[in-house]
Amino acid sequence: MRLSRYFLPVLKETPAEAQIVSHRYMLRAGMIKQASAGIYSWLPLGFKVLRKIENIVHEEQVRAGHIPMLMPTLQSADLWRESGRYDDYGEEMLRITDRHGRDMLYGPTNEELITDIFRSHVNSYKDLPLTLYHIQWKFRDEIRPRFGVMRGREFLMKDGYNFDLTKEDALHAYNRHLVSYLRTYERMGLQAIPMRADGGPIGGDYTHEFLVLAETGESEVFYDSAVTDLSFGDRAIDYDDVAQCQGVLEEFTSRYARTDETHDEALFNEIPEERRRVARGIEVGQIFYFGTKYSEPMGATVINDKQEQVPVHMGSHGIGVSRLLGAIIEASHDDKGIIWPEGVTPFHCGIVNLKQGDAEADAACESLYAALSNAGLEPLYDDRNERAGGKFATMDLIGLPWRITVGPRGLKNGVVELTSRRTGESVELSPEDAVARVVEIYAAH
Ligand code: P5A
Repeated sequence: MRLSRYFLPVLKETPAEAQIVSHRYMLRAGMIKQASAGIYSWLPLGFKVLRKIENIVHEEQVRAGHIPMLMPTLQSADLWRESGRYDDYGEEMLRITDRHGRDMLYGPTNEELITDIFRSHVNSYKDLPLTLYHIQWKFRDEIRPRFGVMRGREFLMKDGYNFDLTKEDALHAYNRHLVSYLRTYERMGLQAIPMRADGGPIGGDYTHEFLVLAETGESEVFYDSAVTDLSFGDRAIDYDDVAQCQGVLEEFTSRYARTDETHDEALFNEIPEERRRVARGIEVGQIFYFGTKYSEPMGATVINDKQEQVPVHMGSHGIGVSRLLGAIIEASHDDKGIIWPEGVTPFHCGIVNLKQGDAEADAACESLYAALSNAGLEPLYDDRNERAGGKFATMDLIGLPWRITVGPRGLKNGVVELTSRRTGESVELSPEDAVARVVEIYAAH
């Protein structure tokens, strides 16, 4: 993409309404624009990152054996009356009446809708296990939407639902989700710690929230600092292997790590004092096992091998896709702007032409642009007729992890400059070597 032809409405001033850094940078970098309270338009740069995050989520879900589909945003109130949640959900649910006077709602979550699909089409235990998921907009009429996409009213969620014959099988689905989430967040450059949590309006005794540590997080968390030493890394996992998934679950959840709802001071105090941490975190996902809470009242049953009709065991699993943009920025920025991890960056590499209009500099930039594009990468070429300082400020703000700077002086010596956004370090390389280096970096992502 050439910046002169892109739509990147960068703001010079810091918007007064933004209280936290991720919100400020998302507005300043022209990623989002508020449409109304807690509802945002995704401008091209923000939309690009949102899609990257979605893709990682899809890839990791499919890897774990889960099946993608798509359910609507608007739902009929009838199903929610069957589960008993229509009244329970309260003011957070946006209720709508259609022209025929029918009660509808904008889905805050999809347990009822998916259970209805299941009961309509699945009758036998032989069709289990089954996990279906989608990535779809949700609406929760939050009393205090704030921090931009962090606590929106309309937000994008990946929500998955497992259907199993037994509690044991459903707990394997739970473990499988936990493992796949660890992998998902790490690919986004995040450390998200699974913490024992509370079921809330979704329900269930088994539930973990995934928290990214950040001072601006809305949740208070208590943990043993040993949990932050863990990393999933590039280990191979067979998601059908019950013992293997169980092993990873135990490794990542056996140390104390809880949200304030489940915090137990006495247990916490058993951790050696130097490892006790009280901090704040951003909840980027939550997984639940809730047994037959929805299948029983809604009649989602299968016939087992003894020809008995039994309700299925279910769980649901959510990732805050749009919230993740905020969480990643909170975890990765400096005073000049965002620092995107390679896995989610909107463009792989910036190209800054220090002297637009100089025949040699223009030609070198064009050939870098072509070489990076041919290698399957997306460069963002700042080809505007602007001062170098302004170009650097824009690149730093929008946070591309790598930048190649091209100027007549370097070109005389046959070099361009490759700069890491994270460390600020620059190296002089021939244009060919700069491209090769960037290609090599992304081969690992
Ligand atoms: C699990 C999937 C559920 O709704 N039902 C289907 C279960 N879980 S949850 O924890 O309530 O939500 C899942 C994740 O969605 C994100 N989230 C939000 N993101 C932005 N703005 C909001 N108002 C908001 N509410 C929830 C969180 O990341 C949460 O973990």
